[in-house]
Amino acid sequence: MKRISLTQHLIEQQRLHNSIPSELRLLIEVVGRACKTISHAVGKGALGEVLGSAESENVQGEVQKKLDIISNEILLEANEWGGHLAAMASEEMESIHPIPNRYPQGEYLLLFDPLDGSSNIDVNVSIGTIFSVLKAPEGMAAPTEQDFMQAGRRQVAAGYAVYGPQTMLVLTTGNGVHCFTLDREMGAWVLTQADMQIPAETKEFSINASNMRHWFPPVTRYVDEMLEGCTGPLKKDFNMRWVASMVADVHRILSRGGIFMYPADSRDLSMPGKLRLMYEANPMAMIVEQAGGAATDGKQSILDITPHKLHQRVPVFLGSKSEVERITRYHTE
Ligand code: AHM
Ligand code: MG
Repeated sequence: MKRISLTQHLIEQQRLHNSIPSELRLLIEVVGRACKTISHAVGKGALGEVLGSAESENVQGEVQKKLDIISNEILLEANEWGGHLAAMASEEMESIHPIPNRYPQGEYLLLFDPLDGSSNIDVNVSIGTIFSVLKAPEGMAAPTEQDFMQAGRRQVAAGYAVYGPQTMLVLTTGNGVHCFTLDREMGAWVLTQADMQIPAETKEFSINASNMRHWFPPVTRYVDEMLEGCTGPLKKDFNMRWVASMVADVHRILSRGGIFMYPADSRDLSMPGKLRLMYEANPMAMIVEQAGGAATDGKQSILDITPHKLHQRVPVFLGSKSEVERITRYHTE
């Protein structure tokens, strides 16, 4: 196999599509390096004393794990000094993190969920990092939260790393979705799948079914129909998978199709779903659309939502196009 490194891939993409200026390439490479460091920490487990709770809470009231905090620190430190960013924002920080004055300011904004799937850390199940890159608005002086309030459609890059049996980096800069595997001996990202495509049809769905009694009618109807299998209206049997790490569920869908759902439900009407728009749903939606799939909140493409706050939550339906279109249609019927 001819080995194509992340750097070579980014340079070739720039030559082909003129879509990855060197500042953006530097940014993506730095994020890639940080993900290697996180992967290393994850792999140490109990030997690295990285497991367990940090006994603190983040802004969303979730108990932070040690690895949530470690991963956040790794991403902040790696990205602060390169001169490619104006500010960062993270699931684990209440407000944005402007680049300190001692470093030059760049023109990009970086958002991340440093360690997604936190409930899986201590049980050795796949977890990941999700990131999204926006351009700072023209003429921005000191960055504010308002500068981040851009629809997902304006992302210039998005990606995730999944820390599973293999560590992988999946990336889009708006010209397809490309997957790299970490060569652990060499410490290098090697291109292992170019132009990932999600099959349009699927027989596999992902939802946390323990919330069933709280669902709204369109979701109940859809899941009931899938469970009826080949004798029901959808005329085929479905299989179900739920990892409880969005990265792992999305990676499976990217590899072999499927539909992933984290709907809003009746538990707390002020909280539309569990997942966060800006650093979970938006980057995953860009990846899924770039791979020929679809991603909606039940009404519109996730990428068309204009955010109004950093930690905003959103219902998520994403994956194989025909099934995402079906559940979106059920919301209007
Ligand atoms: P996290 O970012 O705090 O880990 O939360 C997000 C995760 C997603 O990765 C996953 O799809 C979902 O929460 C799982 O939720 P549940 O606990 O309902 O299974
Ligand atoms: Mg998360």
